[in-house]
Parts: sequence; structure tokens; C-alpha cells
Amino acid sequence: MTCHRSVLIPAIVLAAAGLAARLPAADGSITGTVKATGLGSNADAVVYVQQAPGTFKAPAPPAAMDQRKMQFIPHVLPVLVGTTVKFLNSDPTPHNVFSPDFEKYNLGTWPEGQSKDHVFGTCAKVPCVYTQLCRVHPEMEGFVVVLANPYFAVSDKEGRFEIKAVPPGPYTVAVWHAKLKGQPKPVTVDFALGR
Ligand SMILES: [Cu+2]
Repeated sequence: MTCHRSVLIPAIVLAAAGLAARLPAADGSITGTVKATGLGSNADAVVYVQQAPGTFKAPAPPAAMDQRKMQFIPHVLPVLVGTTVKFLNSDPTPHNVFSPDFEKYNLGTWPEGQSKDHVFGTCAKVPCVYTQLCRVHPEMEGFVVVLANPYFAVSDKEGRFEIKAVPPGPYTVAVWHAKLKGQPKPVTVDFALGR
């Protein structure tokens, strides 16, 4: 048992538990809740496994971030490194897609119904957070959060999250939030077999 003392007030309280799933030995899930202290919503925290053994291939179908009603939707999009993100425009006004972070990108400005793809191909230090902005509308902001393995989830308004299909084993689960910080937590995904 270790006791951590910190001078920082953890603004996000992360509670997580590894759960046994189906039998026989199948992957489990990590579920829990995030409490975003002082905010009206507990949503949009990215909860992720810091390190997991193995190599991971980005999914072939692209992830998607839309621009709709003058907002990036989803507001926070976690992806595995190497993933292609399709940026759409569903508004009757042109939107731009750029990020000032890391290698930077500016995909240009395009009208309703069109889209452009961008590959998030590198991430030196997890999480790689790309602030997603629109030059036409400075108030618009979203986040693409690049991670090293596919074991991540985004919290809902109530703060609930579920990281699915995690192989059994010990992990450290961390949380990223645009405005708050939280402490990582150890979690073990295991199986209680009985008869
Ligand atoms: Cu815009």
C-alpha cells in the first residue's frame, strides 16, 4: 500500500475498476467515473491506459470530427496513433481546420458537405493533444488526443466511462481533460473464475 501526498489539489477524481467480463478467458473492461470538480459537466475527459504490451495498428476506417452548429463534434476525439481523421463540415458556412500543435497542420477552408482527411501519424509523449481550431471562427475549439494504444474512452456527462476489450493484466489508467488535471490510478483487469 502506498500513500501519495500531493500539494496539488486533484481537480479530477478518477475512480476505476477492472471488471471480469465473459467466460472463458476473454478481455475485460475498465469502468469508472470521473468527477470534474467545479464544472457543470463531467463529460469530455479522456481516460486511457498509459502503457500496454504489444503493437497496435490504427483502424482502417477513419475517425470523424464534424463541424456542426459552429462546434467541433465531438468536442474531444481520442485516437490511436496512425489513425486518419475525417474532418467534415455540416454547416451552411465555410469552416477551416488547423492546429498550432506539434508538427502543425492547416487543411484549408471548405464548404458544407465536403471533408478532408488528416493522419495523426506520430506521438512522442502520450497524450499528444492537438488543439483543433477554425480560422474563420476563433471561438471554435476542439481536441484530438493521440494515444499509443486503443484502450481509451471518453467520459459522458455523468462522468461514466468504459474502456472495452482490455486484456487481463495490471495497468495504470490516466485522465486527460482540457481544463483540469487528475492523478493516474492503478487498475488490474482480472478474472475471478469459479464453479
Ligand atoms: Cu468555423
